[in-house]
Amino acid sequence: MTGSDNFPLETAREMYRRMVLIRRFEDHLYALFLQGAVPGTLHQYQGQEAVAVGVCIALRPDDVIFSTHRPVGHLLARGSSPRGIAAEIMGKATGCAGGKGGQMHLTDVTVGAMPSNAIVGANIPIATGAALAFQLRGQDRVAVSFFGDGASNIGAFHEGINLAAVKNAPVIFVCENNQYGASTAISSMLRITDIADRAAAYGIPGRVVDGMDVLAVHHAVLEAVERARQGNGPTLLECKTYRYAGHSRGDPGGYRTRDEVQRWRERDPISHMRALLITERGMAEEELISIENACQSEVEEAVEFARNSPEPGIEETYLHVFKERQ
Ligand SMILES: Cc1ncc(C[n+]2csc(CCOP(=O)(O)OP(=O)(O)O)c2C)c(N)n1
Ligand SMILES: [Mg+2]
Repeated sequence: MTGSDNFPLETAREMYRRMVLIRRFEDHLYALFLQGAVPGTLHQYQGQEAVAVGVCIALRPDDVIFSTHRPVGHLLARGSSPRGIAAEIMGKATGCAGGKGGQMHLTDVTVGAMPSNAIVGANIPIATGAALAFQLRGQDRVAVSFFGDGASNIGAFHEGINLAAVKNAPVIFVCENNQYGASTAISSMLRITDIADRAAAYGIPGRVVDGMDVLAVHHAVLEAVERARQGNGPTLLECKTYRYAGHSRGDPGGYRTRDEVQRWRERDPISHMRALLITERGMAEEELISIENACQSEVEEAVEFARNSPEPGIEETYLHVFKERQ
């Protein structure tokens, strides 16, 4: 684990809080799913928290992120309201996309979380487009594209990264290599070990990062963001991580061994950060417990809010479908 000595304690504490919030939110949601309170399925983020948080804490409020079919962690890390996310997932009118997007289409432009895209790899060229817009307007904002290891074998990966590279677009490509695309091990779909090596083909920096270490992710992203803001173009970061849950909630995960899951769980990003805050930063156990309890209450309150919220009215059916002629 990267040391946190030279790191403001306030930031380290906030990283811990956001990771715990994501974990508690996802665990609670799973319980609700089992009770039948969640329509559709869930693509959960437990295990990957250090990536979302390490990235989002390095951004400015006017930067933008583009997420995937697994967006809960990204939006919570960006500071979107747990209430709006819970309500969206439960299909309620108070949801962050009015209850019409659901779990895979979380959107909250108020915190720069652009519409999540469930088409694998599709957000890569879109994030490049946003970055080009910033560049054309002379703004020093950056765009982040989150995507999985599976997405790195999709054509849009090549198109989006190559265009960003030749235009020096201010975009950071964050590949969350959680080892699987659905039930397919990425190791069976690549002749190389590191997806980051592909950056060389586009003439941009590519780095492998320990995605279970929030500080390592954060430091790598700070560097990439600095580079992008100064007009020096994109970076590809491959964060090696693991999803504890199945691909989606109906997936029992029979394609991986218990041992493998256990080995990754031993490197849990939240437990590691917790230990580091106590041993290296002298935080009291009671303070950490109080952060954890506050996250739990926030999650339960958000879900209660979602449960008590109305469904979208029938009159909403054709709203936001067609663009009115000006
Ligand atoms: C273009 C496209 N092909 C297939 C799918 C079905 N699908 C949804 S998620 C997924 C796996 C994606 O794996 P990865 O990119 O590694 O992301 P992860 O689920 O591991 O976060 C697949 C095949 C899809 N949504 N879009
Ligand atoms: Mg994957």
